[in-house]
Amino acid sequence: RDEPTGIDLQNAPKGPIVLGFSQVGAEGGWRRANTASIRKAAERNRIDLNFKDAEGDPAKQIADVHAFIDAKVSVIAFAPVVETGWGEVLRRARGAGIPVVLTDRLIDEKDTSLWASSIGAEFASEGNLAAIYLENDYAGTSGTVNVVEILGVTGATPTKLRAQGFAATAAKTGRLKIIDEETGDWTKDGGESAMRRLLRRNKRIDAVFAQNDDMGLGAVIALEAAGKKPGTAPKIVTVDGTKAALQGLVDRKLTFVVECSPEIGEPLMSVVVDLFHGGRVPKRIESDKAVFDMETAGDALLDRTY
Ligand code: GYE
Repeated sequence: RDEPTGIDLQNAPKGPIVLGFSQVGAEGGWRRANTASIRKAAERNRIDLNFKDAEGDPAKQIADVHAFIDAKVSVIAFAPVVETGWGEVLRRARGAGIPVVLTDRLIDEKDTSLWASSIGAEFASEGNLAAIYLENDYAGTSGTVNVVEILGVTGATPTKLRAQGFAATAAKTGRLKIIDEETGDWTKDGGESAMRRLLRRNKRIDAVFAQNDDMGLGAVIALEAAGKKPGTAPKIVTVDGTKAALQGLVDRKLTFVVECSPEIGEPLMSVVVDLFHGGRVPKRIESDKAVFDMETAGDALLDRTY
């Protein structure tokens, strides 16, 4: 009989399954929710979680993955701080027979056989959506819309792809013009100081595209301190969909929020279990998305847990 899952039940290894998971850090609301989802799902699936926090440091993260190999964990998963630098350690994991799963973000390696599966969001389309909603908001008016962008950490997949998606959509009609950008390092404080610098350099800012909620909420503080009315002038669009951002929409301080779900714990554990038993897993698992505005945020807020 065909064995569609590829699992060899006779020779399946005995548990417990040990998952070495390396997290980016604890930079904001999305990340904390992502960690909570992974911890909860590991517990529910009776998987021993060896959790390490890279604290935003790419070198520490690679050292942590080496430590997982030394500890002979069953499966390694990680959310890369940046895309580069992964070849050597992942070849070592492959040599040791330990399957690898990428979560949330991607890596810059040509040899895609270095990882068994990746689970996360389509970041470019989040950028597309941010631009589409913003542009639609100006329907029936004319003239260019001056947009400033607050970027995440340089070298991270969502920083690159959200920017690319936004720019590609904006270029189609030429209505939205990205006049300046600053990095806000994914944090609220970083977003606030980025916005202050952008305000100093730019006379007319019609809209802000903040690549995550925390930076957008930081920008609100800087804009209010400068006597502006964030949410209206300028409009602000962010990505993630945390409780704090949905509340920001209800309070009319943000204009649109593109959702990027941090809840990837369950799909991750199901891939880990299948890999442990030698089963086949999908190369790519994509998470859900939606867009909220000032009117729709209230309902979503009711059952948002993060
Ligand atoms: O948008 C941001 C976090 O990689 C999707 O990382 C994630 C991003 C998320 O710091 O809030």
